[in-house]
Amino acid sequence: MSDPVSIPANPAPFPLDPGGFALVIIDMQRDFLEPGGFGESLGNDVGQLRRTIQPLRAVLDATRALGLPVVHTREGHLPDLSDCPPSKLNRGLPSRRIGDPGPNGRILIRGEYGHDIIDELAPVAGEAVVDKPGKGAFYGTGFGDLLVAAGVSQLVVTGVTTEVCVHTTVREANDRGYDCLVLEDCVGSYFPEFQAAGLAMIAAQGGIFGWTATSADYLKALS
Ligand code: TIU
Repeated sequence: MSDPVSIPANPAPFPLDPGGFALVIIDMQRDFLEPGGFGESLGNDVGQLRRTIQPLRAVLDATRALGLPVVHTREGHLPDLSDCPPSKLNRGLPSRRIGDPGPNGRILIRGEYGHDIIDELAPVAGEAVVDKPGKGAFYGTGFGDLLVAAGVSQLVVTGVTTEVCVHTTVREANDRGYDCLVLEDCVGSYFPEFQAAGLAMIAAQGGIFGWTATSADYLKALS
């Protein structure tokens, strides 16, 4: 096992342990990134998130090439909605609600086309896919057990959206003792001001939730 590699990061260099981390890719699903899905039903411009795809693809390729653990997550619900609390179903004024039919199938329902991960980042054999009913990856899933079994203590976190599922997961992970490095250009928000604030909040106060760095610096560390 090789020594930790120092990655330039905020608020301080991150000591990436090549044998002790997993790449986590949060919710890069058609429902959030393509028209007709849950993200658009909430009134969002889904085009805002697409800039994450290319850098994330490079990060995924490099991580895969080294055989390091990759975990994908997907937010969604069972077809009978038994795992969707009424508060989530009824909140706000989406034009289509969770479970309603849309151009990519039923909105945010497991097994539907729109619920799956975009083609550019589709999981390959050996990569874990965690289906989660909430915003955080730990709630109601086997994510925690999976990380323990993988023997990792660091998470390199990517995906969408920065201030919702990425933040919730990073906060949950931080409380469970994981060191999280969030890749700035591989996370996206529908709101530019939330992107900036979301990243700043992670690294503020000496890294209250973790670290942030660019994908270029992560790729350099792997090379
Ligand atoms: N609405 C929004 O910004 N995000 C979500 O509902 N889920 C995720 O962030 N995956």
